Amino acid sequence: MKTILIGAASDLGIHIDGARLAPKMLLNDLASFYQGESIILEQDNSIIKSRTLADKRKNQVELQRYNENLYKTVKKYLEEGYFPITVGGDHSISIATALANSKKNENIGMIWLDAHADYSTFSTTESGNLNTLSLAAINNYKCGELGSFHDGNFIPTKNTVVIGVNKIAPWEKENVKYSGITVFTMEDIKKQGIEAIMNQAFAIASEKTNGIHISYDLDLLSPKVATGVSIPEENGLTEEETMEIITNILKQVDKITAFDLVELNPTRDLNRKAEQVAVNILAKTIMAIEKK
Ligand SMILES: [Mn+2]
Repeated sequence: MKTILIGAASDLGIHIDGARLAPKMLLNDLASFYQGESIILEQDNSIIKSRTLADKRKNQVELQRYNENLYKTVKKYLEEGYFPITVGGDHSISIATALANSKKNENIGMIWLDAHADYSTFSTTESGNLNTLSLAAINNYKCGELGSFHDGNFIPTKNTVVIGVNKIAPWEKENVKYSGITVFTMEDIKKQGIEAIMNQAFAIASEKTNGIHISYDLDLLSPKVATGVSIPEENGLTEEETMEIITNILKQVDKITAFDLVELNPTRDLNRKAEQVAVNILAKTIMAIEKK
C-alpha cells in the first residue's frame, strides 16, 4: 500500500511548546530512507497561545481550526487510497486523524497507546490543555464539539482501548468508567506481557469494525530512557518494550487503517533518544505498510 507521511506540526493542545517542531525533524531524519510522499501542515505562527491555568478551553478555536484542515487532508489521502502515517505534534492532532479515518471507513476501533488516558472533559481537566481531552472527543464523550468539523460516526467506546496508563486522576477515572472504554495500565503490561495485552486490544478494537486506528504517544517511554516528551511519567517502557509493541501491532497490519506517532518534543530530548526511537518506529511501520 502507498503511504503518505503527514506532519501535524501543532502544539496547540498543550501549554508547553516544542512538539510542533518534531515533524520537520523526523521527516528530515527519514529522508534518505523514505521514498514516498510527505506533507507538513504548519501551525499558524501568528497565534499567541493561551497558557493560563484557569483557562479550561486553552486555544480551542485555533486548535479546532487547525484540526479541521488536518481532518480534510487525512480524509483526502484516505479516499485516494493512501495509508496515512501522521507525525505530531501533541496528541490533540489525533482528534482530526482518527475522525477522518472514521469518516472514510465508517466504523472503526481505536488502540490508544499512552501513559495518560487523555479522557478528561472541559469540566474535569486540571491543566486546561485540550490534549487531555483527545480520546474523549474522539468517542464523543462530553466534548465531541472538539470534532465539530466531522460529520460522521465517532469511534464507539466499546471498540476503544487504551494501553499503558500510568497516571490517572480520580475524576478522569470516573469518565473512563462511565464511557465503557477498555483500559490496560502499565501494571497490566508488566503482569500479562505485551503480546497478551496487544492480542486482547486487537480483539476488542476489531470486533465488528472495518479497521483500527493506532495512536502512539511517545510518553510511554520511561524518562530514564528518553526525556523528549512534554509530560513524562515514571515507570514507563524500555526501548525494547516499545519496539515489541510496534512488532505486535504490525503483526496485525491488515487490520490497521491509519497510524499516528505523537508528542515528541525536540526541545526536551536531551540525548536525542526519543527522536531515535521515533525514527525506528516510523521506519518499521512504513516498511510494513508498504508491503501490505
Ligand atoms: Mn496522549
